[in-house]
Amino acid sequence: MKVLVIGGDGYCGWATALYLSNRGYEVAILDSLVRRHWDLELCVETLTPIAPIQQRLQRWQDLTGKKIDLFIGDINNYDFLIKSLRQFQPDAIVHFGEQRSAPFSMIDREHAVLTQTNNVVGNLNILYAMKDEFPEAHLVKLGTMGEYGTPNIDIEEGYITIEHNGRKDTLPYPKMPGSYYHCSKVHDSTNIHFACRIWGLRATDLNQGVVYGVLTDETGMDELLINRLDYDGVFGTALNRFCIQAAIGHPLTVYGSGGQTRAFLDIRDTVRCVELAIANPAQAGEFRVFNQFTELFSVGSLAEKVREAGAALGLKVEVDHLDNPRVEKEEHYFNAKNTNLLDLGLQPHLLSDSLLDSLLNFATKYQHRVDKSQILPKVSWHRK
Ligand code: NAD
Ligand code: USQ
Repeated sequence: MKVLVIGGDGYCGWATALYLSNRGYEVAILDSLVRRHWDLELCVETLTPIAPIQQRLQRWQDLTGKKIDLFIGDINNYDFLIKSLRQFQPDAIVHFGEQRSAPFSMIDREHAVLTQTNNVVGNLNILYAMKDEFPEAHLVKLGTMGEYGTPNIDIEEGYITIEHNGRKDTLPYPKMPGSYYHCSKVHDSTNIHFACRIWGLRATDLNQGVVYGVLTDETGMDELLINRLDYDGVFGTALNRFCIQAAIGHPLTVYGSGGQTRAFLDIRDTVRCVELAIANPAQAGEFRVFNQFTELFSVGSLAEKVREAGAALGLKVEVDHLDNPRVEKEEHYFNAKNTNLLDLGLQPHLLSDSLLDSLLNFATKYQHRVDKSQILPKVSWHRK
């Protein structure tokens, strides 16, 4: 099966492309490399030194004998996109290629517009390319659990059956996104659902939680295959940031009370979930939604776990509660379903001490690359 991984130079996409290639899929990566450009613009760098994509792919081929094709360009450029698709002829299109940071989208008007244009237009271009020339391909699109927000009722997988004034219907689950980035994902979902209804396309929206970890079997094979690991206040995500902060003796940056509960998963499960979606495609006309996470944690409880794991390794870890730069509920109900992927056979890697140890060790190994001035959050959701 031929799989095009859009955004395959990024954190989730790189791990997924190698995993699928190793599993015998014929893989190509399409990426504009714009994420490397955004890092330069913000003067931030991944903790782990990542090689240029061409070198990464050459090393993969030298090590495994497996070739991954590369298309460098922007999916907002329809001509480039359709020519790449014609050349590769994918059976499945895995779409990771978006601006994915909530703080980046909240920097100012320009970054909000950039995020929504990049994400919504890019995704719409893919839908048109599929309608025009690849109507049988399966779109596997990375959405986010943050589309739902934190409602005071259980979160279903994409749809909810509602009875209202004596009538009943199954409708898209209500959305309450928490940043202009998260809003872009809601817009994407609406567009994909509509395209499935009117053109009979087949798509799976993977509403993924916050991803943690850095090692997968494939990225661990060689230093040149190492994955990115972001720790800065814009692109770094909660648990990855906490482990790096602990390793370098920086107090953990819990925003507000820390009662914010989110869905999490190990990057080794990200790659497996994507494969499960590809191997079990949606039907023609079906817009399928999977909630892609394995466990729920409050941010405060994660900080506590990192403090304990650090203490066991002899690190003295302090936990700080900063004024929350975001506008979000800090104490709330949160209970989300995630049975669709489990029913397809996902066997989760649960958060363990050994995972925390490995992240802490990784962070210690590369601590000389940490720019401490990039740790505290600088982007605010609040009206000045
Ligand atoms: P990332 O920034 O590491 O990778 C995204 C990649 O997409 C980058 O290599 C970037 O250059 C590329 N890209 C962006 N816009 C593009 C465009 N217009 N054309 C071509 N390429 C483009 O992000 P990630 O953490 O790997 O996230 C991948 C996807 O998964 C995103 O859609 C994100 O919203 C989703 N997601 C990520 C997480 C997480 O915790 N990292 C959690 C849930 C969902
Ligand atoms: N948080 C802290 N301290 C930190 C960083 C974050 O307390 O140092 C808190 C935030 O306030 C928030 C929670 O942790 O309540 C999650 O923040 P995050 O930065 O780890 O994740 P988020 O902004 O939601 O975005 C990340 C990815 C995004 C993906 C999303 C999945 O960057 O691409 O869509 O996780 S989810 O959160 O389920 O929407």
